[in-house]
Amino acid sequence: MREENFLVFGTGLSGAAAAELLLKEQKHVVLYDGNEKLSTEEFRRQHPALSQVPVLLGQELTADRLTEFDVAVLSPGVPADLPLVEEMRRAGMAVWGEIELAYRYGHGRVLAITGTNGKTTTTTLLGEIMKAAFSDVRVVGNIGNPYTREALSTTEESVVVAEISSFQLETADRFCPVISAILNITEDHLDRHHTMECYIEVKELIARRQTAPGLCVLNYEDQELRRFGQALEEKRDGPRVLYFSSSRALARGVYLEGDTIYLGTDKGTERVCQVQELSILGKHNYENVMAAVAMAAAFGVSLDVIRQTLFRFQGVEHRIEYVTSKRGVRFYNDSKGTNPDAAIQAIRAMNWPTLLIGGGYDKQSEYDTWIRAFDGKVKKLILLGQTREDIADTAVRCGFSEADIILVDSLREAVDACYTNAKNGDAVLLSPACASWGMFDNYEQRGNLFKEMVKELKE
Ligand code: UMA
Repeated sequence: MREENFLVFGTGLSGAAAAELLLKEQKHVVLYDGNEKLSTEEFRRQHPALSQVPVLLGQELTADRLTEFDVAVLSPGVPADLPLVEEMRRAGMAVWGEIELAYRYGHGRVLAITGTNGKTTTTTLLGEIMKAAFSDVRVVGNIGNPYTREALSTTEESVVVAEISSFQLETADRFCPVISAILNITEDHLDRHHTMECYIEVKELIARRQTAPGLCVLNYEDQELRRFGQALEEKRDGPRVLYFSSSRALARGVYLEGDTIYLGTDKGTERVCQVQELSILGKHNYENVMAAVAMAAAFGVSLDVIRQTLFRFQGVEHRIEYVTSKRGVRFYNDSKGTNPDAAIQAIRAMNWPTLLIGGGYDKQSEYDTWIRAFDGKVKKLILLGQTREDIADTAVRCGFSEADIILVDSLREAVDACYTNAKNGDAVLLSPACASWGMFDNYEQRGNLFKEMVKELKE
């Protein structure tokens, strides 16, 4: 099939990086974005390398133009079942995701991590371990550095550590990591994937192309993943499977027993570290550490190198991140808590009476389990965004006092309401259980604004 004329769908981070890759490869590129309010001038100002690339917005892309293109490259935010994408397929276009494009043009060995929560922490940690062991390591993907930005400069010696979201897996076809990991699967993004079954199927695509000696690392304590592991083991030519567990000893795999993390291999069991030696807190983080250890050890990195990196690792920004203390009130930024499960982990990590800021973009999540995980710790619930009424109703239904719910219209109001109501010894936690979209560009912007507002509060 001809692969000369490309339509890059989306002008965000991934779209811009994909278009630059294609230009360097001397392909014909047109950019398209469904948002007709975007400013083409502003886009060109931000991406001078793309100044000659035509940009079509909204209705400017008409159906009869689709036959001009061989391939559509979808940004992760573009659903693969969008009617326009269906039309592209009918017009004979191949549909690739941005990850697929990068993989086809890139080199080196890829280690890829997916899962509902913990992806960014695990990817960052694994990236650090790999950098301690190899000279050319790229950390790419959903973490914020598009894979297409790095792909062309990779060589056979490169090690690519990729955070891969379910959005990106929908359109990954040849993509085949040497080692993959699925950390956990809990409810998220049902607005995009429609049902939990579809969401699980999409996550499992990370291992679809893998064969032995390739390896898939899975969480033994996640029933879906254990079932998936068995299916992989039964598959002819399927990848090898290695588990990690926070609840039981494994003859082969990485596990937590008491306060100690162990690595079990065919050669015997070795102690990796005590959790007290780590800077990151909470069982979910120990699981992230175990997944990274399993992947690195399977890739051949020595336990000494792994340990040195584990002891240095300080966690990632926007994930249960301590900001500062004012008047004896501790402030934590967990803007990356973009779904109920992630937010549960954050509230569990709080050891103080907490004023919790939640709410945001509606991904049609259910909030009951999150509210029940408050466990008497939340003294005020401050809600904003599209989901604020829905969360408030659920909280009251779950027995949370209506008098302790404050609805606000902005993050500024939320921070002020917390500070007014907080006492010495309390914690204020931004952990919205919702995406930031609609009020902010992304969770980083939401987290950074929160930190700035907190730092400006008068003592
Ligand atoms: N757009 C359309 N039509 C659509 C959807 C989007 O035209 O139906 C256009 C928008 O108008 C916008 C552009 O596409 O101009 C944005 O594309 P995008 O949403 O794919 O965003 P990018 O800037 O390319 O960022 C993407 C990831 N975003 C999403 O998956 C929503 C980033 O993940 C990722 O860091 C980046 O690629 C680099 O690989 C962010 C994210 O929120 C962090 N991910 C979700 C999550 O972690 O929960 C999956």
